[in-house]
Amino acid sequence: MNNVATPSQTPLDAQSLIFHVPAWSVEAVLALFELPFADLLFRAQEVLRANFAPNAVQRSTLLSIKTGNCSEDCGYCSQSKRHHTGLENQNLMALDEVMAAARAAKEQGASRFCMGAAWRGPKDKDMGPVLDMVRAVKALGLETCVTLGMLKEGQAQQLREAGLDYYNHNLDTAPEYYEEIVTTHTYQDRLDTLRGVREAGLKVCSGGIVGLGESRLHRAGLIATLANLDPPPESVPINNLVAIPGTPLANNEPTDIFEFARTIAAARITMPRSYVRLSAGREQMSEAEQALCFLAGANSIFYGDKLLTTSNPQMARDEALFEKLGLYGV
Ligand code: SAM
Ligand code: DTB
Ligand code: SF4
Repeated sequence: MNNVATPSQTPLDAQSLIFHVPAWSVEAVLALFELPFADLLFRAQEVLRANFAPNAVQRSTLLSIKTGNCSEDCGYCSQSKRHHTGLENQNLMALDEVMAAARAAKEQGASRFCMGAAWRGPKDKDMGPVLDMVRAVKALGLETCVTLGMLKEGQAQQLREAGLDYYNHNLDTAPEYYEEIVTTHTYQDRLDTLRGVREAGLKVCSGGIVGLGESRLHRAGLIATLANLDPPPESVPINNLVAIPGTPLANNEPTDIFEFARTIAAARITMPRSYVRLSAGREQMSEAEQALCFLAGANSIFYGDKLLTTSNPQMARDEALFEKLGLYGV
């Protein structure tokens, strides 16, 4: 007997690295969207309860550390220099201001602090100050997340070494719809950054937006693409478009709340162990609509009265809602 492994003895993990079979077809995700609403929510609740404490909601606080004047043309975004939204631009914030915001977020109960910069990607000169912010926020005992745009070779590794936990980089919509929304970079650019982030050993936060004018098939395509990342993102933000005057999508129809909840449920079912975040757009939703999203399997929110450039529910309102629903923040 010798101990040389034959192909059939190759450990499963190694095999799946070589022959990665997509876990979810777009058709299978579409079939979830087409279930009767109660059947879909029931399945989402089953999956949530099998993997998480069902009433615990993870809370992340956002801070825009560099605002506006972005070279990119993302159609939904207030921060593109190509859109005239009246936004006040702001250069990279000073470390002490970031620390003050992070301390406040921690006192208010957030477990993660997410710093967002309106860049196509960070320049080499930007990395030093951002790495200092990551180190300092991490030292407060908070989980750290940054969203800085596309990363170049080596930048993800630098972030990892500074103590970063999560990198946020959304796929935003289906591959075939992306160029209707953004022309200054490609879907493949987004996937390449996500691969670099994974290879550096960071956790991935990646999701998308509902309400861009996409079809249900596109929504299924987004969810399938996210679920087929190997492994899927640990954190999946589902944003409801905040229609911002001066952007090309300012006059989009508001998203149907049931379709939005279906998107959350599809994310929950296809990515059972991921935190699914009910993200932008809560300010425009009633309490009952938000409750529907928690029933659909969302177990994370942005917590704090501001997102990046638009408003989010006041913390006191969230506390009151959690009280009414028997939810608790983690
Ligand atoms: N520049 C970086 C990037 O594009 O990855 C980071 C910041 S960008 C503002 C982060 C994400 O916020 C976008 O990918 C999008 O999903 C979300 N977002 C931006 N504007 C939004 C809006 N008006 N409504 C909903 N989500 C929005
Ligand atoms: C994510 O998925 N949503 C956040 C965060 N990741 C960076 C941003 C939402 C932005 C909403 C519009 C604004 O405030 O500018
Ligand atoms: Fe720039 Fe990000 Fe806004 Fe696109 S989404 S315009 S890359 S800040």
